[in-house]
Amino acid sequence: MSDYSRRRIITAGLSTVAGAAGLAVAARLASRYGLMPPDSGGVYGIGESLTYATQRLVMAQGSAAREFERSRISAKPHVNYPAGPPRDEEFGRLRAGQFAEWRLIVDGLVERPGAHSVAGLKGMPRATQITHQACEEGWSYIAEWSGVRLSHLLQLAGVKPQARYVVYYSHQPHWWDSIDMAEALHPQTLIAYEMNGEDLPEPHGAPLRMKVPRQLGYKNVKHLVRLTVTDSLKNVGNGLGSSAPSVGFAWYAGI
Ligand SMILES: Nc1nc2c(c(=O)[nH]1)N[C@H]1C(S)=C(S)[C@@H](COP(=O)(O)O)O[C@H]1N2
Ligand SMILES: [Mo]
Repeated sequence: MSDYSRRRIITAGLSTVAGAAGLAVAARLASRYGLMPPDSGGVYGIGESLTYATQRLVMAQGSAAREFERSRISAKPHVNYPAGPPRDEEFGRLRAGQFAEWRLIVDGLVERPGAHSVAGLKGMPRATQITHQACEEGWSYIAEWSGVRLSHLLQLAGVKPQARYVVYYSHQPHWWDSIDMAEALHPQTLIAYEMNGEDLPEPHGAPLRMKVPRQLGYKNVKHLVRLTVTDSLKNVGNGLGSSAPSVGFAWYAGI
């Protein structure tokens, strides 16, 4: 069966079943095809999990976050930085050196693990987008982001076939998250080093941050230090794929 017709059948199955019994059937179907999000057993119900399954089946191919004209860039981008800037000595030293010593580690299920400097990333093919960033708290803004596509870095590293997720970590220990390969390989998913034409300002995540414009703000982790490719999230951190579910937010934050 072609990938497309298989997709159509599963999608039809997921959207036509109704009622509680139907939901259970749909959940079983979704799980069988690897479409249950890693936090599905936790704080969120079956409905939330099926949103992810349905999105992945229906949208996996074509969907993109809307891109805007330069004139729509917000004059005052919001900052959401509950813990404030990193205050540790190492960050102080890196900042004092204009982040020349900053490294982004790429490891896990890749043929060629490595570490990239900001200058190294800036030397790679550059992608720019003007997109909307929305926080779960209700505010949002439009900004221009430039960086290197995550798909480019993954291609350089050589992702192994069993890879299913990319986990990413901030220099701030409580901030880490993950996305599935569909999101990781999406052309709008960037490792951003510039915002509105300037080096990423510190409150927005200098010198590098994840930019996933198809998901909510909290997935856009600041001060990025490491990307780990994995086939399972069970043994990573809290096992839920993100620090967000621990404080009540869903792993999948598609918008
Ligand atoms: N390391 C780190 N990443 C983070 C945060 C943070 O405080 N620290 N805040 C998150 C939240 S909740 C949102 S909405 C966005 C906000 O990004 P902004 O301040 O650039 O608008 O970054 C996300 N990434
Ligand atoms: Mo947020």
